[in-house]
Amino acid sequence: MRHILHADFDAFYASVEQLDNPRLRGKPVVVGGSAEGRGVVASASYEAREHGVRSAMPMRTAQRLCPQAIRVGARFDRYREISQRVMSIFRDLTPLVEPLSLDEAYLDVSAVVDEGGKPAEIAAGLKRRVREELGLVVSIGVATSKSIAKIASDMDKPDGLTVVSPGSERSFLEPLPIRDLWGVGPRTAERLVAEGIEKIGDIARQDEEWLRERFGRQGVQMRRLALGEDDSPVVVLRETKSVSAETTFASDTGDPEALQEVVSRLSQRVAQQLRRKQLQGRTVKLKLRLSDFTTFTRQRTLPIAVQSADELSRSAGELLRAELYGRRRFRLVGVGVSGFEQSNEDPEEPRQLRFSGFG
Ligand code: TTP
Ligand code: MG
Ligand code: MG
Repeated sequence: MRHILHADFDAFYASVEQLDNPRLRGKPVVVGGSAEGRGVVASASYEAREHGVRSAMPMRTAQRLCPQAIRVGARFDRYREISQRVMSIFRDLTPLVEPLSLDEAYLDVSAVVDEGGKPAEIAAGLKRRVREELGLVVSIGVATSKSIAKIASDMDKPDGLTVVSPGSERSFLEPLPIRDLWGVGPRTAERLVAEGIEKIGDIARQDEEWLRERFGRQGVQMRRLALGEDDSPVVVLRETKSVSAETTFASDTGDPEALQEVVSRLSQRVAQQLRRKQLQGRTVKLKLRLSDFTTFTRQRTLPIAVQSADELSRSAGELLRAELYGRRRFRLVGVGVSGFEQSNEDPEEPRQLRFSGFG
């Protein structure tokens, strides 16, 4: 049997703002764009929610419902930083962590339970650690599957801890509104209600064929979930080990300028990917294939990680020039980077030499 946690920060953006600015604590806070600029509420503190303020609501409406609410603009870099820290706290417990967004993740803690841990205690310990180390509160749902853990984490917010013990999945789901079920959006919900189906338990009781006729495969899937059957795994995204790009020529070439030109172009593509993934690497690799299909790579590790296309192109170009001798002609050229360090969030910020995270 599996033991899955779903952890989600309470009022994430708003709580971070209250953490960083003590004057906002205990007050209704909304994070988002201004009412004048037709902004919407990204996150509302629980104090603001008492007045009916919700995420995705126009800021204008929020101000009408709660005129004393304090509006703050979003600071994504800060939220991302907190997110990285909470994920690393999760990974101290288990490597099986699947982030869903900045503020939430699934954790498969089955192995921790096998070693004698109790799911509820594991979750309580995690909440404590997050509170002590980050000063923020996560709500956690504990269940034998992802879909139920996710519903459970939302049950008792803020500061929630809801355990759905093994065997009680179906009775837990039974009274909940269909909208709580995974994959039931507003349109499906409307159609279900038209058929007199309002509770998850109503779906569980339906005949499979009846659901298939009306909702196709989605109907069958809904019924399985409503019965508490969900074996979808916690998926750990593989860490990027290297980023590269290569190209094969229409006709082989030995022309140094043409080759350098291609190396520059490939470097730009790689640099773009590095930026997107917020990576910078210290090992630059050049891949070459000769007309006779002999393929080899040359690489060098630099004292400082590269990220820009220029730096990359220069290093790869040096590797290339060392290979341009005799009458060699090339079919393929590739440029790659590995040996990553975490890059600065802000590409405009001047980079500093980092002494941590080598290798
Ligand atoms: P949520 O976890 O959905 O919301 P929350 O953390 O603010 O509140 P709670 O979990 O206690 O109900 O989303 C996490 C963050 O994502 C949220 O703080 C801001 C952002 N977000 C938006 O920008 N727009 C939205 O419509 C939603 C729902 C969230
Ligand atoms: Mg949240
Ligand atoms: Mg969330």
